[in-house]
This record gives sequence, structure tokens and C-alpha cells, in this order.
Amino acid sequence: TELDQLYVHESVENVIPRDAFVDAFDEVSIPAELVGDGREYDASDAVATYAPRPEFLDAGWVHCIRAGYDEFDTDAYDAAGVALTNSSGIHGSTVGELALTFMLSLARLGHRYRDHQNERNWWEPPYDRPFTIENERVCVVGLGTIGEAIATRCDALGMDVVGVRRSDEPVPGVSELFDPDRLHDAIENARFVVLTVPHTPETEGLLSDEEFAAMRDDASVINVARGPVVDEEALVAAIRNDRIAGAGLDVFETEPLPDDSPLWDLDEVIISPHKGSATNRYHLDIADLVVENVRRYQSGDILKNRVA
Ligand code: NDP
Ligand code: 7N6
Repeated sequence: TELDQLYVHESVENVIPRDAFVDAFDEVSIPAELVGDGREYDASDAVATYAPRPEFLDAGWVHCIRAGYDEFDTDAYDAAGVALTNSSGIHGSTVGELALTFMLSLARLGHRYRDHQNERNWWEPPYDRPFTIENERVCVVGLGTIGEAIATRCDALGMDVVGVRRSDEPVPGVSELFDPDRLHDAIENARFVVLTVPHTPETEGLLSDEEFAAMRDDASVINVARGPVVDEEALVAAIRNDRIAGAGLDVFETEPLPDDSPLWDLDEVIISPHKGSATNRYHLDIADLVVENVRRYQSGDILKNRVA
């Protein structure tokens, strides 16, 4: 199949310096060019982008440089016969290490020590506050690239790892798998509940009042998936009322997190600015995916990570 041109939409700038990204395509067999909005495309064009744009539906193939493609209208892509691919498969270490950062800090108190360091304060925690993640149970909800990376890391640190997914495909390091309709059984004994599911109609509001009530009162929520997977108001209430202990959050219902969000003020909430996937080699990781799919597209093979 013909593919003459690779366009890089300027929205990639949200996460990658645009020139570094275009330069990463030096080796690819077709020319790569940076574009803005309002450009016209045809079936011989490929577009690599962060954000969706209506005009991309005239291209031959669109690559989303994120794993989560919930902002793209997959039905419209199907109807237009335009291939849409995403970037799952490259975020295991980056997002996985952030999830471990959150868990280790919530147990070993890195966030509290830094709070007090800012005040030049030799703060000593209450005797019963620190714990080890070793021997604690973690429930990983969603066991794809990121969930599996978290599960294997937690297993290596001596945690008891259980997980939730729709299929019964086993995952290394996970001792027990639960169906999504047994979510409460899966989370009720966990010290950490880690969210790594896509944002879909089924996963929206997955953790809300009932789930926080089912969880242990010393449990923490780690959300590295998408904000709407957690009912944020219910989360704040659960932490304030000591129904659960805390949270590590990379994603939020509204991003950037608004200045008046109560989450900012909670000692046992760690906030990162949706940078779980950040790494100084993101442009290279994405380019590898795109280059592989240019090759496949041109030889008529099935595209990797095709989602529409
Ligand atoms: P994958 O597609 O590899 O994994 C998603 C997993 O979720 C699948 O294994 C699937 O397993 C499971 N799943 C889907 N629906 C449900 C459900 N209703 N209940 C339980 N499990 C479900 O994606 P990634 O691991 O690459 O990424 C996951 C999500 O993380 C992305 O969609 C994105 O939103 C977010 N993300 C966030 C980043 C950040 O910067 N914080 C970076 C990258 C991704 P099964 O089919 O068996 O159910
Ligand atoms: C930065 C976005 C994703 O879905 O939201 C994340 O991949 C990361 C590229």
C-alpha cells in the first residue's frame, strides 16, 4: 500500500520536543514533516499525533503517541476506514516505576520527610505509621503492559500480588486473578489498589463510595490510568473520613489539577502532573513503534497496536 508522507502533528509538543521527535524519523523510508491544524490529508499520508483532529479522518493511518486513546472517536475511524494505532507496550518501566515510587513513599514516608525538610524540621513519624510494602497485598486492576510491569516489580519486592482483568490470561507474579465483577473481593484485603485500566464506559467511576467502604482503612489508591476511573469527590471524602489512608495520583478528572482541588492539601496524597510516562527517550520509544508500522503498512501487514 502507498504511504508517501509521515506528518508529525504539533500537539506532540505536549510531551516531546517537536524537533527531537521529527529528527527521530531520520531513518524512516518516507519523509517526516511537522504540521499544524487545518492541513488537508489523503490516503497516502500517515499522521503521528498526541491530540485528535477532524481532518485526520482523511489520512490513511493515524498514530496516537499515547497508550490511552480515549480522546479519539474510534467509531469515526472505523466508519472512515482509517487505521488508528496507539502506543501501548512502551510504558511498563516508566509508569511502573512511578507506581512503585508512590507505594514505597506511602509506606516508607518519603513524601512526609520532604514536607518537613522544606521546613528544616527533624520530624519523626508516629511509631505505628511506617510499614514495609514487603508482605503487603497489592491489587492491580488492569493487567496489560503497565499492570504487568507493576505486578512483576511488586512480586520482586516480596508483595502478595493479585489482579483484576476481563480475560483469564495469567500474568507473571500475580497469584490470583479476579473477574471485574468480583472487584470487591479483589480489593478488600489489599494495602494498595493500583489502577492501570483504560478509561472506557465500563471503567469510569470504577472506584467510588462503595469500593472505598469495601477497602481496608489503611489502604491506599494508586491511579496511573485516567482520572475518571476514580470518583475524585468520593476519594477525597474517603481519605478525610479515614475510610482509606491515602493515594498516589498521576491523573485527575480535570488536568491540570485545579488550584482549588482539596487533593492538594491532603498529607497522605502524592500528586504528580500526569508525567508517569515521562522519560528522556520517549521520542525514540515512539519512533520505534511508528517505524515498525510504516514497514508493516508498506508491506500490507497487520499494523501493530491497531485500535480502530
Ligand atoms: P494495555 O492495553 O496494555 O492494558 C490494559 C489492560 O486493562 C488490559 O490488559 C485489559 O485486560 C485490562 N482491562 C480492560 N478493561 C478492563 C476492565 N473493564 N476491567 C479490568 N481490566 C480491564 O494498556 P497499557 O497498560 O499500555 O495502559 C493502560 C492505560 O494506562 C491506558 O489506557 C492509559 O489510559 C493509561 N496510561 C497512563 C499513562 C500515564 O502517563 N499515567 C501512560 C500510559 C498509559 P483484559 O482485556 O483481560 O481485560
Ligand atoms: C504522554 C501521555 C498515555 O496514555 O497519558 C499517557 O500514554 C501518556 C505521552
